[in-house]
This record gives sequence, C-alpha cells and structure tokens, in this order.
Amino acid sequence: MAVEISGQADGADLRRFLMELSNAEEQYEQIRNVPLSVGLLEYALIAPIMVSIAMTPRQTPESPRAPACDYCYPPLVEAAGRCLYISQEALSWQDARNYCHSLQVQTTTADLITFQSCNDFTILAGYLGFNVPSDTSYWVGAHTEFTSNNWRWLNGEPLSTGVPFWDHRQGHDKGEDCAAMESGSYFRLADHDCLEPRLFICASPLIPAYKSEIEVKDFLCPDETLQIGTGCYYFSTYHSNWNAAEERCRSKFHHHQGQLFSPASCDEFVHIAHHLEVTEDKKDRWVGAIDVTGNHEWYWESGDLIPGGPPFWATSEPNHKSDHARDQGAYMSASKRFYLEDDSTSHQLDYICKVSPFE
Ligand SMILES: [Ca+2]
Ligand SMILES: [Ca+2]
Repeated sequence: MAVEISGQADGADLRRFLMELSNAEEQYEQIRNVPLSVGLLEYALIAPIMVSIAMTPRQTPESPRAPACDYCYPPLVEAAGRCLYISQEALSWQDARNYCHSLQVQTTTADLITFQSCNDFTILAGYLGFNVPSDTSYWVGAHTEFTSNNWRWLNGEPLSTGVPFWDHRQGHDKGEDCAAMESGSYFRLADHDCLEPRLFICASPLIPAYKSEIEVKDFLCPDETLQIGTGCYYFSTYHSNWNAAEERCRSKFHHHQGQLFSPASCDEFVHIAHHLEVTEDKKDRWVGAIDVTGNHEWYWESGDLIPGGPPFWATSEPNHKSDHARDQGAYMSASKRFYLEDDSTSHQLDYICKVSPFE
C-alpha cells in the first residue's frame, strides 16, 4: 500500500501510516513505498510537522482569516451585521428594487432591506446616524398591500405603524404606499409616493429567525395588575409627579418588587405601547426613565442606559433645556403613539408600574 505524503494527507491517514510504520514486519515494505520524490531523511523531518499540523484545530469562521464566503461581495459592505448596499443615486421604489435584484449576494440576490426585529432596526438606525449625510431618505422593503394602510415587509410579514419602526406622524398618507427611512425622524419610517426618486438600501435577504419554543410558565399577576406578554403591569388611574409615582409603585407593590416601568428590551416596550394603543388609553404615563445628570444622560431605573433615537424616543425628543440632575423624567406620550417624551419630574401624570408575578 502506498501512502502519499503531501499537503493533501489528513491526520487520520498519517496516524494510520505511522502506526503501520511502527510495525517492524511491515516497516521495510512501507519505507520502500514512500514516493521517490521524498527522501527518507526528508520524510523523517516532515512527518512530525505534519502530525502537529494535523492535530492543530482548524480555523473557525470567527477567526480573522475567515473564508471569503463570510464576507459581503462588493459593492455590498458589511454593516450592522448584514451585507448592505447604501445607494448614492435616487430611483423610484420599483427601480430601486430592480437595482437591488441585480446585485449578487453570495448564492442569491439582494432586495430592498427589511427588518425582522426592533433590535435589527435600532442597530441600523444607529449605523446610519454615523455614516450617511443628514437630510437623507432611503427606500426600504415595505409597502402597502390590498388596502391602503395594510403595510407589509417584502417577506410578507405584517408591519404595523407606530412603535417601533414608524415616525409617529407617518404611515397613513393617501397615495403614499412605499416606506423610507428618514434621517429627520431618527431613521424611522415615513410613507411616500412610490414613484418619487429616493436613495435606497439593499440587503441580503433575511433568513427567517429560528423561533425557539419558549416555555411560558403559568403565572399569576397580583390584584389590580394586568398580564401583558410575560410581565405584570399596573396602569394608574390618577396623576402623580415622577418621584411620587416611583415611590407609589414601590410601596403599593412592595411584595412584588414594584417599580416604574423600565422595559428590559425593545420588544417589551413595543408590547406596552401596542397595549396602550389597542385599549385607546389617552393618557400620558410616566415610566422609569430619568435624566440622571441633567445633561441628557438618560437611564432606566433598572440601571440600563437609554439610547437616543430608536427605539424609545419620539422624533425630536428628548429636548429639555434643564441642566439639573434628576429634574427631567420621561413618559409614554399618547399624542406620539406612546414613544417617549421628556418633561419636568414635577408634572402630574399617570404612570405605569412593573410588578413581579406570584412565584
Ligand atoms: Ca407620508
Ligand atoms: Ca420634551
């Protein structure tokens, strides 16, 4: 049996070969079969190196020299975790879409960008804020279908107006059936006439996210609170200043770790905003957001930083001019589709507490 000693030999071949070599009876025969191009002495030098190469773990895709297929094909660039093409020429929505289709992305083609989650959108909005000129507007892969306000992403997923993707004033204009991300509204969406030439963003298509079966345990919310999603919430029925509201959440629900509502995720915020919309709650409600220094350093009471722009703040908010610490809080604004606005903590508003369920 001849065993080729070359760059192609794998570890198993080599180990087998060496084991066979160690067999004294076969040793002579094996050595005779070493290709003539590799002398015995050279083989003796190469073999240990090849064993060590064979034993070295292969490079993982995360390593800096990942295979080329992990990168985006020009002219797409890798940004915000995706392969994107951010146009510099303006086209109608359909022409923009056709342009995207002409771009090759690995084994498939690109399309106008769509978003699967609030987080995807927030990350891209943050990226655009740093990387595109101000006063720009980019077509994305969303349009109306069947009826005028029935918005969908290109993958067929429904897209509701309001929190978290849309500017609070946009999405209902007659004859405006295509959506664009606008720098003037923190890159939130606005509806426009599909024939207007606009810049656009193409992206590699989204593979539907694997939705794990989250085990939802049965739980019971305390009296006076509502179960929404996987949390319990209290919606006040009277006004209070921000500090008193915070104190009230703690004391009223002290057995249930009550505190002013501080969403742990974009999705939790969306849940509450949509609840307020469908129940036609017309009240502005304090949440657990405070400017800790007075210099627009906003934090949730939970200690998490609140980023500017998406997903929480209404367009042009926060905008207070105070420079006193803990002087300004934020509320979910009924007139701005429950995105946040800031206001003096001394103002009297209703509020939302988040409360732990019974164990
Ligand atoms: Ca519009
Ligand atoms: Ca304000």
